[in-house]
Amino acid sequence: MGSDREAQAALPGLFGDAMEEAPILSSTQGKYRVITLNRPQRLNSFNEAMHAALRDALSDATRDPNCRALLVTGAGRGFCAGQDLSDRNVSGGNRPDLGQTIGTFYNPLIKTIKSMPFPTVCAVNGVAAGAGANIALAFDIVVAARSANFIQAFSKIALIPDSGGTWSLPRLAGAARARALTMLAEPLSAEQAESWGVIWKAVDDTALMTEAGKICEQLANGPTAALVEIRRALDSAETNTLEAQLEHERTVQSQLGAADDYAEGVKAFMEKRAAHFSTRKAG
Ligand code: T3D
Repeated sequence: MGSDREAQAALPGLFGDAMEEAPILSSTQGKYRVITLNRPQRLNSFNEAMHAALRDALSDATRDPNCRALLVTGAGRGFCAGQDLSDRNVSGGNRPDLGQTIGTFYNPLIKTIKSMPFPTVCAVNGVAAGAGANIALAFDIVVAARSANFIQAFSKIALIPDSGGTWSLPRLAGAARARALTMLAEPLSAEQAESWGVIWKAVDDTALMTEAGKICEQLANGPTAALVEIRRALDSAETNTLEAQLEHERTVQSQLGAADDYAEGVKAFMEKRAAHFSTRKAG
């Protein structure tokens, strides 16, 4: 796994200016992967190099059979400020095709996060703006530093929310709040986001990585296939009728009930000990 990147992160002095700062850092913590967006001087906003490095890091974690959860955070004082607008600062008639970049980078990223073969946690360490806010909301569990905030910055530059924001925000915050947050582009504090149910928890800044790490560790020791099926079932409930959803639950429960993790879970309960779950669907 990215040894140059790890070495550079650990020993920046040795590399000096000779090597470009890696836009994504990736490391393994026990059974889970930690990925850090690493363009702090631009609040970890996305350029194409960062998209490509993140895609590689996610695919590397997916292919690793020992990886059972993912933790994503940002370096420096921000989580992610969305698209790097210095790549969009064009004048005259030479306008970028944003549909093309969204189709190439942002939409695949959201779909990848939503379909990771293990649970995902986002530790929002600071401001999450534009696509950065909506990328955070694509994770299974979002924990944010109390000083962080979420800004649907799009209307300030005459765009609509992308990266799934028009889908996730009304579902999480409700339609009225989604309309005001996106049209006014006002910052939503981490504490307000928690009390509205947009994120799981706001925690003290200094406790963020410890708290997110604890959650990741619990998930990484959990029944991976069942946890992924919980995500899928909750997502499919957004569009299913009750009847279709009951049928979905029946089908999935039938599969999970035949798997080793269920047998181990019940056995551990009967033996009054912690369960040792082992299965993970191939990525
Ligand atoms: O383009 C496509 O492909 C379509 C897809 C679009 C997806 C999108 O995400 S569109 C939305 C893009 N993002 C934004 O509009 C957010 C822009 N940033 C901000 O509004 C503010 O920076 C923040 C509210 C996030 C934070 O404000 P503040 O006051 O804490 O920090 P700052 O001073 O504005 O930013 C610090 C530095 O980061 C600054 O650079 P400097 O002056 O120190 O050299 C600033 O220019 C830079 N920075 C922040 N955000 C971006 C950025 N540079 C490039 N692109 C950014 N998005």
